[in-house]
Amino acid sequence: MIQNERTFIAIKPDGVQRGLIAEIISRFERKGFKLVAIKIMVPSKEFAQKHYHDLKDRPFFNGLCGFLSSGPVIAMVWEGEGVIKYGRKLIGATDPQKSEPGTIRGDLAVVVGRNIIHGSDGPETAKDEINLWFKPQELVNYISNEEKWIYG
Ligand code: DGT
Ligand code: DGI
Repeated sequence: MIQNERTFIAIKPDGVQRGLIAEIISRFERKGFKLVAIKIMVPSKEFAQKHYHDLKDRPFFNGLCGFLSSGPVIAMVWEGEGVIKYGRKLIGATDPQKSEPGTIRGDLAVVVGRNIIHGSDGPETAKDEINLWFKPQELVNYISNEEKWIYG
């Protein structure tokens, strides 16, 4: 595993409206992952359809894309060793009824249609989603002072 692995994380409109931005960012930050890109935007429905293109044949696709485009989303790229897989662990199972307590969805959400956060599910989707949401110049390379204490 490599320290500069990157994943795409989004706080969906429900997470933003419920005032959970700081809480969610804090969980990734305290873990030891590094924020390398962040912005707030209201994605268009077409943009949401691109983001969720893998789910286009699912019955909830239309509602899901409508929901993602219904308000501000916090789009982020987080970096760190194992961040793609472990980011999913921090987030918890897709359905908050099945997410463990201690995870973001387990602690903060109740139903699958309002599960407050998205995280890339593998290296390929991480790459595609980062490219969809961010221009290369929006990603910031920097050394955090904490890294030597996090990685040794
Ligand atoms: P809501 O509150 O209307 O966004 O619905 P949810 O998110 O509580 O309920 P959900 O996730 O079952 O459905 C999300 C949306 O998807 C819902 O607004 C209606 C839409 N939807 C569900 N099935 C279909 C379908 O087969 N075709 C189309 N076009 N839309 C569907
Ligand atoms: O990567 P995840 O978000 O954990 O899960 P996913 O890629 O399978 O699904 C993407 C989103 O689609 C998920 O965050 C919420 C929504 N979703 C998934 N399964 C269902 C669903 N929405 C509804 N309404 N019903 C589902 O069964």
